[in-house]
Amino acid sequence: MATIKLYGTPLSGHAHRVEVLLRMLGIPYEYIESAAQRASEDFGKLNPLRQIPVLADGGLVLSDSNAIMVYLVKRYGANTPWLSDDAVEAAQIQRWLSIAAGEVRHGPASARMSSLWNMKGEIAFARAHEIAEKLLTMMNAHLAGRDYLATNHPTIADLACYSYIAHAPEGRISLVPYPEVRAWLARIEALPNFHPMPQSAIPAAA
Ligand SMILES: N[C@@H](CCC(=O)N[C@@H](CS)C(=O)NCC(=O)O)C(=O)O
Repeated sequence: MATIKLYGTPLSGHAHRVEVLLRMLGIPYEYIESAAQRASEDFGKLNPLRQIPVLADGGLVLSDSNAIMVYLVKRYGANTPWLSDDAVEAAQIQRWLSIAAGEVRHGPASARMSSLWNMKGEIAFARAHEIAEKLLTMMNAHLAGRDYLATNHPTIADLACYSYIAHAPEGRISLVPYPEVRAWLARIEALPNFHPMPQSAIPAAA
């Protein structure tokens, strides 16, 4: 197969979730650091929304991290447990992918973006913290007595939610009050071929 290309940036949690899955599936790929390219005409042809990640696999060019993960598992991970054909399990996975694109994006990811890139509009920052607190409280209760978010084994739902929650302290969101969430993060980090997202340079909350 032609080498898969992943366009991303090292501090993007959206790109990180795809990179972790590629590594866990053992799929070789070329990583194309795209911070500087995003404004270019060529990148606009790959994704008119000018967002990373983008995956190129032969003739296929695909954006949206969650869509990319579905593609990778369906295409290359047929006998792996990252998705499920069971009606309830598939629905639970989709539910958490939606939470990743909703509450995770608008809570911990937004707060981190505000802190890292100095975009701290106070109302937006406070709102991101409010969303994150509601989400983390719900996740902490959900994870009591279960190991993973959607099923009894790790799925792409866990990877979709992992990166921005693990890095929530970079947005001044402490994970100390959420022990079940911290235990779940540690379980993801202990999976074979896990690859961490780099810490940002700024001092983070605990
Ligand atoms: N729904 C997209 C969101 C991706 C996204 O927001 N990427 C950010 C970087 S983490 C980006 O490229 N932002 C630039 C922009 O929106 O203009 C996904 O899941 O991949």
